[in-house]
Amino acid sequence: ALGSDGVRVTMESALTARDRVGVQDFVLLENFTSEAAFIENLRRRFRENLIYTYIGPVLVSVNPYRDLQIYSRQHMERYRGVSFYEVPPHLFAVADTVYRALRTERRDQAVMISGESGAGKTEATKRLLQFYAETCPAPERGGAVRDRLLQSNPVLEAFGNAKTLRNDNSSRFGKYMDVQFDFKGAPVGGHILSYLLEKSRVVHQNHGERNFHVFYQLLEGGEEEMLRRLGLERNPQSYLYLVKGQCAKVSSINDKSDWKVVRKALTVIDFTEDEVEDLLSIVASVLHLGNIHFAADEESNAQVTTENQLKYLTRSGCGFLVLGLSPYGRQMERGLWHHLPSHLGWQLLSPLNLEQAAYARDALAKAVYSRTFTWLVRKINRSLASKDAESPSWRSTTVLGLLDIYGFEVFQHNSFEQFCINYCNEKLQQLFIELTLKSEQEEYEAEGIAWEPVQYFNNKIICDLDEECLRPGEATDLTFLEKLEDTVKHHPHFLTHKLADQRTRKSLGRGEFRLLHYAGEVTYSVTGFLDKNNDLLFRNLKETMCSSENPIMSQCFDRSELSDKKRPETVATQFKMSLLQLVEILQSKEPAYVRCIKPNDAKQPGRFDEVLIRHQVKYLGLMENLRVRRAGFAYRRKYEAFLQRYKSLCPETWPTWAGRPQDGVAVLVRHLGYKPEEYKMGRTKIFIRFPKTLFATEDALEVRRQSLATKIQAAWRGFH
Ligand code: AD9
Ligand code: MG
Repeated sequence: ALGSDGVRVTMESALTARDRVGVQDFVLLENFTSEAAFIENLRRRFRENLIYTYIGPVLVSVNPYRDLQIYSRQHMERYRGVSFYEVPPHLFAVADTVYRALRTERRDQAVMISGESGAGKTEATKRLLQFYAETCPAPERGGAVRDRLLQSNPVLEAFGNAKTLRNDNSSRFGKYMDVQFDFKGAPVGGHILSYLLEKSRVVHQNHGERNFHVFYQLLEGGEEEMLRRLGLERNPQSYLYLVKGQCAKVSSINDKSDWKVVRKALTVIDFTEDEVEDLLSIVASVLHLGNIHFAADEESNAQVTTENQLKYLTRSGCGFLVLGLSPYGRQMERGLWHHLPSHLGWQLLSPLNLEQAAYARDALAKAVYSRTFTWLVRKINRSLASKDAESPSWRSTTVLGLLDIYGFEVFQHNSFEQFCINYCNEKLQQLFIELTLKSEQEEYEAEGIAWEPVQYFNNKIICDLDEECLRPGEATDLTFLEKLEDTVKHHPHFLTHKLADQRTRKSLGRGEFRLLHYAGEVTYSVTGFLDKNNDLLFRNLKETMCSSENPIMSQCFDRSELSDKKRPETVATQFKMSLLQLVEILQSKEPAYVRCIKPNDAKQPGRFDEVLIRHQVKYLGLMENLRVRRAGFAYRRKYEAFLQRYKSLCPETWPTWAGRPQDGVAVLVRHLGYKPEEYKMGRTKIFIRFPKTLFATEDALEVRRQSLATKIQAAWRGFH
C-alpha cells in the first residue's frame, strides 16, 4: 500500500526482535545526554552486527571489518520506497530517501560521508553507487553510463589509493562525484572532482605502507609480454620506489585479481588499447625513474650511472613507448643533472650535486604521476559525460553528489600532506555543524514550534587557524614557522616549542608545530613544507616532458606553461580554493549525512575499542548532534505516516480516517491519552517530547498485533 506521501507502508511490523536491539535511533535513548548510554547502544548493536543507527536523519555507521552480506539485491529491494523509520537503519534507507527527494522535490542532493581514515567512507560510497546503478530505471539512451559510473571506481582506486598504516585501501585523494539523473530518474551521466593527490607517496613511503596500488597490480598481474616491452621485472623489490615501506605484499589485497578488474574497467570507461599502453608505460616510467642512480664526478657533480633506465625512459620509435623521448634523450639526461637557476636566466646550465639530482628525479616522478592522475580523472569525466547534453531533457536533470574524501589521520610523523588532509576534514566538519544546526532551526520555524537554542562546539576558530598555517610564503621551513608563531601565537589551539611551557616542550621538536584539531592533537613537522607547497619542477625537465611522444604526457605538459611568467599558485592556495568551491557545491544541495566510525585500530572484526570509539563520538560531534535533534522533542513524524502506523489503536481512525491526517492524529493521541505537555502539533508533523510516550504507543501496537494473531490462531483451530 502507498501512503499519502508516496511511501510504501508495511502493514506488519517489518522489524524482528534482533533489529530492535538497543534503540535504532539515538533520539529514543531515555538518557540522551549520557555519552555512556550512547556508547552502550552502539556496542549492543555492534555485537549483533547491527552497524547502522540513526540520529534522526543522520546515519551512524560502525565499520564491521567483515562481509555482513547486507548489500544484496534483496536488501536493495527491501529499502526501496519504504518509509525511513519502518525498516531497520541501513545505508540503503538513506540512499532511497535521498533518491526519492531528488525525484519528488526535484532538488539536487548531496550525501556527505565522513569519518577518520579506515572508518568506511569509500565502502559506503561504493555501496551507494551500486544501489543507484542497480535500482534506478535505465536511461533511454546511453545505458552504458551505469557501468561506467561503477567502473570508474576501480581505476581511480588503483591510481589514487594505497595501503597505509591506518587503512589497507586508503584514499590518497579527495573525491566528489555527481551522478546526473534525467526527469525519469534514470542515471544519465556523471562528473568527478578530485582533490589534491598525495603525490609524495610516489617516491617515498613510510615503514609498513605502500605506494599506489597500480604499481603492484601491474607487476603482479601484467602479462609477460607487456612487462618485457615495458622493461619491467615482476619483483617489486627491484624498484626503489616500491621498497621504502618494506611491505609489497598485503594479506588483505590480491594485486593479481585486482589488476584484472582494473584492466577490464579501463575498457568500460572507453580506453582504447593504445591509451592503455600509453598509460601503463607512464606507470612503468615512474618505476624506471626511481631506479636512476647518480655518482659524483671529480667536481662533485652528479652523473647518471644507470644508462639502462634512461634507455627505457627515452626509447621511442616502432617499439613500445615508455616516455617516448627519443630525439630528446640527451636532453633528458641533461635534465636530470643540470640545474638552471632562474636568476641567471634559462640558458645557463649549472651542474647538480648528488642531492639536487636525486631531488630533480623525484620531483619529475611526482609530477609525471600526479599529472597523469589528473588526466585520468578528465578522461573518465569524458566517458561519464551525459550523451544527452544537447537534448532538451538535459536541462531537467538533477544531480546527486557523493562526497568521499581522505579521512582525518595522525601518524608518528605528520607533514604537509596530513596537514592538508586534516584541514579538509576540519572544513567539512564545520559545514556539518552549520548545516545540521541550521536545518533543525529551520524545521522548527517551518513547523511553527519554538526553537530552544543549543550550545554547539564550533570549530570555525580552528579552520581559521588552519588557513593561517596554509600560507607558507617564507624562504625556509624554519622562517615559515617563526612567522607563523608571530601571527598566531595566542591561538588556544596552536603550540610550538617556543610557545610551549616547560612540561610540553619536551614533546615538541624545534621544527614542529602542534594543532588541536576538532578530531585531536596533531604535531606537524615543517620540514619540507615550503618545498611541497611551492611544488616547482625544473624548467628544463618541463621542457623535456613537453616534447614527450607519449600522447598522455604531451597533454599533461603543455608548452604554454613554459612561457607563463607568473609564479604558479602554491599547492596550499589551490587546495584552499578548491575546498571553498566544494563547500559552495555542497551548500547548494540538500544534504544527507553518513558518519562513519572505526571500531579498532587493528582492522579486525568484532573488536569494539571503547576508548577509540568514544573519542570519535566526541569529535564527530554526535552527542551535540543528538542534543540538537532532541532540543525539546525526541521524535517527530509526518501526520500521514504517524496516522498510518497507529490508526489501528483507535476505533475512530480505524480502518480509515476520512478527514485531514492532522485531525486524525489529534483524535488518535487524545484517545491514547497523550498529555498536553507530551507533544506538540506542528504544521505537517507531530512532535513528541519523550521517547517513553512513543514506546508506550509502540507497545500498544504490539499487544494489538499479538491479540490479533491469537484470535486468528483460535479461529483457525476452530475451523478444523
Ligand atoms: V580513508 O580515509 O580513505 O583512509 P575510508 O575510506 O573511510 O578510509 P574504507 O571505506 O576504505 O575506509 O574502509 C576500510 C576497510 O574497512 C575496507 O577496505 C573494508 O575492508 C572495511 N569496511 C569498511 N566498511 C565496511 C562495510 N560496510 N562492510 C564490510 C567494511 N567491511
Ligand atoms: Mg577512503
